[in-house]
Amino acid sequence: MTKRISRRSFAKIAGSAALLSTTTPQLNPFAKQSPGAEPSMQTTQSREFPKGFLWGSATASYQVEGAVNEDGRGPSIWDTFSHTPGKVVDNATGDVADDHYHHYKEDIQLMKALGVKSYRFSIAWPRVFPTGDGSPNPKGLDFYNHLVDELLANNIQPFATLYHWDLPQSLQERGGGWESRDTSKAFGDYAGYVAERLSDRVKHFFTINEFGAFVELGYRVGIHAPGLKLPPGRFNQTRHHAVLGHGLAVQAIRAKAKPGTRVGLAENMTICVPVLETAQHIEAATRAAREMNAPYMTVIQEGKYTDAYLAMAGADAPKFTPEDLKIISSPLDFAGINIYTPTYVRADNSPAGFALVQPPKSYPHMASSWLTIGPEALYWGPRHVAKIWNVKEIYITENGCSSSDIPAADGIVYDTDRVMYLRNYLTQLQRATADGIPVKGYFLWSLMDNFEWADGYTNRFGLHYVDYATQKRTPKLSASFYREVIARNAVA
Ligand code: PNW
Repeated sequence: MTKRISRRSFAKIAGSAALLSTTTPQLNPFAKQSPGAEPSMQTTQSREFPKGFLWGSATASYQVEGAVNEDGRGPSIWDTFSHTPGKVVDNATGDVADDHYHHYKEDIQLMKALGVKSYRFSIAWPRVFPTGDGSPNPKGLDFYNHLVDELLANNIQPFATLYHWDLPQSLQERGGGWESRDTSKAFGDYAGYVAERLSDRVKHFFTINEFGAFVELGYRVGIHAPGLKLPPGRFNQTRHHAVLGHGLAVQAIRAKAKPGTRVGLAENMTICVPVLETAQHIEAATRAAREMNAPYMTVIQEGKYTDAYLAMAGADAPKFTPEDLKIISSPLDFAGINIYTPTYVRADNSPAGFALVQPPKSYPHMASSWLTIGPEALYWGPRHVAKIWNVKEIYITENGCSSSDIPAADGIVYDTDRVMYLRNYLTQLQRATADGIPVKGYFLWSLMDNFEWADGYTNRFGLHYVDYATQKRTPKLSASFYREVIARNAVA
C-alpha cells in the first residue's frame, strides 16, 4: 500500500519525477490503480460523490454503429442527409463509423477497463421498423438483445435511448417526419414494442434525445437532417409533435413494459447560469430557465406552454388540444439533461425580468466552436430542474467535449484540455450533489470518437481515440482521468 503523502511532499516528488522516465510506475500518476487502492495523491474527502453514484458513458446508434445495410435495417434521414453532397464536412457518412455493430464486444471491454457502471446507447428505429411503422424486423432488435446481454454479463447497466435522431426515411417521405402527428404516433408504437421486448433486462429508457438540437437544427436552421428551414408556424407545430411523441412513448412504455421499468428523457436544456451568484441574478436565471425551455422541458414538466411563449409565437403558436398537454406531461421517473455550455443570464427591469448576456468574442471554447466552456453549467442545470419542477432523480445524460486530438510519438493522445474541461465540470457537479441536489448519475459523452453529425469525423469527443482506417481504439489521457474519478468516486 502506498503511504499517504502530504501535498507539499507530493509536489517535491512530482517535480523530481519530471526528470525521471515517465514510465517509472510508482511515480507515474497515470498508472492504473485498482479500485479501492490508496490514491497516489491525497483526495479531499469533500470532493467525493454520493455512495452508489452511477458513472457511465454514452454513444448513439448512427454515430457509432455503421452496418447501415445489414440485417434488414431501413434507411434513416441521416443516411439520406449525409449522402447529399455538401451537407457534412468532407461528405462523411455514418456508413461505417466505428463499426460498433461488429465491435460491440470489444467496446464493452473498453467500458469495463474504465470501470463504468452504466452505458447509455440508442436504438436505431429503422433497424427495428425499417419503414417506421408496419412490420417489425426481428433481426434488427436482435442486435440490441445481444448488446444488452453482453453489457449485463459485464456488470454494466444498460440505459436505452429510443430516439437519437435516426428517423426512418419513409416517415419523412410520407408525412414530413416530425411535421406530422403520424410520426408522434408511430414513435409511441415503436417505443412500446421495444420496451415490451427489452424491459426484462433494460430498466431505464430515455424517450427522445435533445429536442433542443434535432428539431431546431433539423427543421429550422437546416444544418441537420432532414435539412429543412420551415416557417415559424409549421416549425412550432413540429416542436409540438416532438413533445407529443415523447408523451405517447411514455404512455406506451408504461402500458407494455415490465413493472418497475423507469422512463425519462434526455434533453439539452438551455442552461441558465446567473452572471453572479447573487439573489437577484439567481432569481433571473431561474425565470429564464423556464422561459428558455418553454417549447420542450417546461411543457413536459408543467403540462402547459408558458404565456410568454404563446404570446411571442402569436398566430404561429402550435395548435393543440388539452388532451395533447396531458399526454405530453405524462409523469416521468427521472429527468436526463445533456449539458455542454452555459447561457449567462442577468437580472433586468424588462417585463421578463431577465436578460441573456452574449459571450464576448474572447470567450473560450473547445474544438467545436459552439462549445463554450462554463463548468458551472453542471451545477445550475440540475439545480434548476430540482428546484423549479421538484424533480427527485436527475441524470447528466451527456457531458464532454471535443479536442484536436493527435496521437503523440508514443501513441498516446495527451488531451490535457479535455482533462481540464472534465475536472472543472465534475467539480461543479460534485458541488451540486454536496448541496443535496438529487443527481444520481453521469454519462460522459463519449466512449469513443464517432460521427459528429454535420462535422463528420473532424471533431473528436471520445475518451478513446479511433483510427478510422483500422478501427483501432486507443485510450486517451482523459480515459485514465475518468478511470481515476470512478475508482475514487471523487474528482481526480
Ligand atoms: C449532442 N449545439 O449534440 C448530441 O446528443 C450528440 O449526439 C453529440 O455528438 C454531442 O452532443 C456533441 O455535439 C449537440 O450546436 C449538437 O449546440 C450540437 C449542439 C449541441 C449538442
